[in-house]
Amino acid sequence: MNKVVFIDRKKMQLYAFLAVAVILAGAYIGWQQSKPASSAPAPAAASSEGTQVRQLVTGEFTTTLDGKQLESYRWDPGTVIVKKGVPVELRITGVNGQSHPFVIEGLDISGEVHKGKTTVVRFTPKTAGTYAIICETHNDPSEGIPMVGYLVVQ
Ligand SMILES: [Cu+2]
Repeated sequence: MNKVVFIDRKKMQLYAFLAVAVILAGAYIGWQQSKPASSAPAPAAASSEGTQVRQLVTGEFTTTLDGKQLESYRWDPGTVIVKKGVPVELRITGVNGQSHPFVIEGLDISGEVHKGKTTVVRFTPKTAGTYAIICETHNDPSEGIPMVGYLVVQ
């Protein structure tokens, strides 16, 4: 004897709708996952006409220790890596601190970063090495923690 299960028309429609919804959701998720992880290059590594563009900001760490204020200005990211022989464009935006006059030791580069403005420095490094980006205002160890970053040329 066959078992007969009666399903009314409204329930059939509901099941059909749910089945379609599940299939569409699955197809959408599959499509999302099949997309490349990064369709556009990350801004920090963007290059225009072969130029190595690197974005930095000036930041600040502050804390208190035993009632004393500790603070340190920073270049962020603290280390920037570029290839030698390829033009470099550093775009340094001032966020914390009014002004940061700086030098890049060993590369004969200097400039100044002002709060709310972006300073652009262009050069082509010829020699591999690690070069210190030093803020001349926040550089005295007796007054605080030196504001230094590193440009690594490979
Ligand atoms: Cu500074």
